[in-house]
Amino acid sequence: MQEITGVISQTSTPYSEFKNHVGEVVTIKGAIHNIRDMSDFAFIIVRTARELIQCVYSPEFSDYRLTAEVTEQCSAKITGKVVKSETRDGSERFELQIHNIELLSVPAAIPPVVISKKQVNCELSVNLDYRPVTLRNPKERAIFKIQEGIQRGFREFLQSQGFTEIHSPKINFAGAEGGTNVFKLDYFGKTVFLAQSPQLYKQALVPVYERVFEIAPVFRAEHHDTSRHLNEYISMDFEMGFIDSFYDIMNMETGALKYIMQLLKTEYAPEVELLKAEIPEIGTIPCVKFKDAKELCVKKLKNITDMKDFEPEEEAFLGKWAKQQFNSDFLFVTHYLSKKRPFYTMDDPEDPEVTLSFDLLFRGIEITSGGQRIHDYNMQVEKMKKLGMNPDEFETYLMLHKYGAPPHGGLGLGLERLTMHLLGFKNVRQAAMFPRDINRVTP
Ligand code: AMO
Repeated sequence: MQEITGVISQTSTPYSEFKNHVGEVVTIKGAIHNIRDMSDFAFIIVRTARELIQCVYSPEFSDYRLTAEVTEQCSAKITGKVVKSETRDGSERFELQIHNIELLSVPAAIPPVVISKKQVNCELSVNLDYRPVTLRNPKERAIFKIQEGIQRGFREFLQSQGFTEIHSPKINFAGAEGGTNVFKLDYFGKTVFLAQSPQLYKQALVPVYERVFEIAPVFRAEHHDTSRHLNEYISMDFEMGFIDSFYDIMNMETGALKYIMQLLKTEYAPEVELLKAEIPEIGTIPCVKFKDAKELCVKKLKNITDMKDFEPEEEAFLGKWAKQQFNSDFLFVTHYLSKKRPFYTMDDPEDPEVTLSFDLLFRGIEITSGGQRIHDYNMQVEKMKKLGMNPDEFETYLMLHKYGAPPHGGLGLGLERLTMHLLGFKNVRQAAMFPRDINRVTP
């Protein structure tokens, strides 16, 4: 009888350990990424989880003979001797002199897009059509390794600050963010909604855990095809109780971003290098009030018609302004107009026309919204009525306020938007593994 021990035997030597095995025979497992056949010998590049390993075939190395069956995208187990290789820049590199190749699987067809070059050279739409294949390209997969690093940094930092990770339901009784961009769903004859954000639930959990966070997909029925909107994106949210002001939220976000950037520089250095990512240095982040930022935009830009919010061009301008004035890639804009913020936002008691809220711009694009929430029951009911909402429909949400909640606030940070501008992409789809937009639900 076979007994399961819980231990997985290590049968593939990672490239990072090659330096300890020079002159020894080791085994690696991976995909044949690229073959350069030079008649009497061949370079075979093997793709492992995070590395490319150069293997060299020559009849001199062993009795093994390379056959036509060995093609790109075969999965293989390769045995060979580790040797130090020559590099032009004098850096230390290793390769494997092949003794044997055992094929573990053979592809049924040649990939429709060339993925073994430095980068995938095709239209973005084609790249996205063949995502399960194009993601195998080292540059493509590095994007999402970096994205893993961002999420990991967010999680690790918040855990160190006493936050509890939660998962709120995605099938909801109401849209949390208002507007028309909510997906309706037929739920056994009832109309329900896909979560636009975890807002209603993260607030409900403040009196329970005081500090909570969530990293999860949210859904927005965006009716337009833009370079910055997805219909499903990953929202990194947190909510914290007993705040003195919404500046506490901004400080927590700044701390999280500093931690994330440091983590990327250290633990994700190979991907940062591969993608030539410009990791921002974060000292302090400047803050400007919406009213003052708007005045700046009106002075410098033409044809501004919407005085209640920013157009993408205005955000881009403010991004450049923050860089020139403060040498900062980030800019907090605070005190947005009450009319433009959702029903849960606290108005400024000193000026009820504006809210105790903020957005964070990163290199000229909004990546975060946040602020202080209403915690008083009567105040929340009043605001809902003022906005034409029916408080009865939000009875379960209002339990938070009715049965006592501390002053609290939080934020939502769009993972793909942050990744997009970290990596200098023009289109948010490049930073979405399997993007969903108005025209795309596959692959
Ligand atoms: P908001 O609706 O501003 O706020 O969203 C927060 C952040 O989410 C990202 N984002 C998007 N990313 C890609 N595609 C979209 N369609 C899209 N829509 C939004 C942006 C944005 O800054 N509940 C509040 C947050 C809070 O106050 O806690 C909320 O969801 O980066």
